[in-house]
Amino acid sequence: MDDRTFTADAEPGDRVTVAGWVHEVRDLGGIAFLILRDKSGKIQVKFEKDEMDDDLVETGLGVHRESVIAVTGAVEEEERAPTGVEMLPESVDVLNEADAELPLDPSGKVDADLSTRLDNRTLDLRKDEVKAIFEIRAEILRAVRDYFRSIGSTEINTPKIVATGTEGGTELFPITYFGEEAFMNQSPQLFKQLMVGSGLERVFEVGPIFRAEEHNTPRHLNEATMIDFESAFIDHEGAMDVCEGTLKAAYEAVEENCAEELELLGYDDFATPEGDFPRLTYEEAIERINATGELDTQLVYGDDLSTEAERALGDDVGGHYFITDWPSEIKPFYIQDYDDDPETSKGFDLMHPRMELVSGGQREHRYDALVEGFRQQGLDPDQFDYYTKMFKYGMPPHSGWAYGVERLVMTMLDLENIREAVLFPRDRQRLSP
Ligand code: AMO
Repeated sequence: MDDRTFTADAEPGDRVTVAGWVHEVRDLGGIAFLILRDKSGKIQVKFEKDEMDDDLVETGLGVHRESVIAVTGAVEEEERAPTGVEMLPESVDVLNEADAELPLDPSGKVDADLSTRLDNRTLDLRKDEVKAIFEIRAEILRAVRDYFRSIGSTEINTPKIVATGTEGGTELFPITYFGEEAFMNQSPQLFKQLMVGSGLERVFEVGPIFRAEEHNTPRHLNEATMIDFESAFIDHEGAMDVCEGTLKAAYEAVEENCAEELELLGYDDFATPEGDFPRLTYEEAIERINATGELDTQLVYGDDLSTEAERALGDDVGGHYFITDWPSEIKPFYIQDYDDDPETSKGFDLMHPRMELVSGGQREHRYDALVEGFRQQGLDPDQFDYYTKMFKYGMPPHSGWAYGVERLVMTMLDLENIREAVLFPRDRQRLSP
């Protein structure tokens, strides 16, 4: 296949070999068209039955849809063809014939529900608009990595098999590790913190996290991808600046480099968020939510924000925003509290009007306060000795945060269900494919 040409590069006057899938065959009697599809697009192949070799015509027109073929021939200008060019075949090689019956119609003419699509993800991803989501997801990750590099952050990879959890509130998946109980990691939290105390200082990771969430909702997964960031010598305000910068860099890259994909997804008004994101304190957020009158019961200080509360506030704010200064008791042990107001933490969330995208904060870097924080949350500090003891040997002040990649893709592209943003979702019902 070395001499294969992408359909998008086939120019009139060329003699080329294209390879891909049989998208459609249209037999009009004396003449017939086969539409061949590859990663780059589609090309029309014209069969003139009276003028071409019978075997060639039979092979080209007898092949089932979605079979993999290679066609060699001349490319000619043809303004009536969908792409303005067509091929006159000299040879058609059937590289792998597809079954006549397909579980899913990749041409999209027959609708399929999400479950059928996920069961047959390979075929589903032959649809341009589905493929576009994953091209955009890849572009987001590329842009985010570039952004991190531009601010001197080093990419790291940390263990996914661990001895303890870190994020209270969601359950751990236990596994057996050579006869001992271990878990799939919920977050790189403790490892990324340990790395700011190493010589690396400023790090990021893009990797999987595992959460045995009971909720089977359109925005929860049991395996998700997180973008984690952590840096020495910045406070929670500085961490929010980086967080906002990352989000804008991701939007900008998609706006600049994914025009075709956005069009396929039906966007004509995609825009990078402008201006500084508002930073509301938790207290202000509660007041604004209560003032909307959207909730049946008024929130009181100390309540976590329900989905309805997030929606009400999101509608009210109308764009991305941060919630800062959360009550200490509803943020994890590693978040630092204000020295002059220990009931209030330096934790923050970045919100999209539809949902939470990021959690983060300034971390407790002082050994005694950290160990006390474990005790207050009912955790045994001895279990985390590998982590806490490093705080005795020179841990700088530091802050960080983590995005859920799927939620970023989902909110950016206005997808209904988070599963649209993952190739092979893991949820309560789905462990395969
Ligand atoms: P948190 O638990 O809030 O914070 O997770 C961070 C972000 O990850 C995404 N996320 C999920 N996405 C899909 N399905 C899930 N089950 C799921 N769980 C979380 C969300 C969320 O905002 N260690 C801290 C981060 C930090 O402080 O650096 C943490 O894990 O978008």
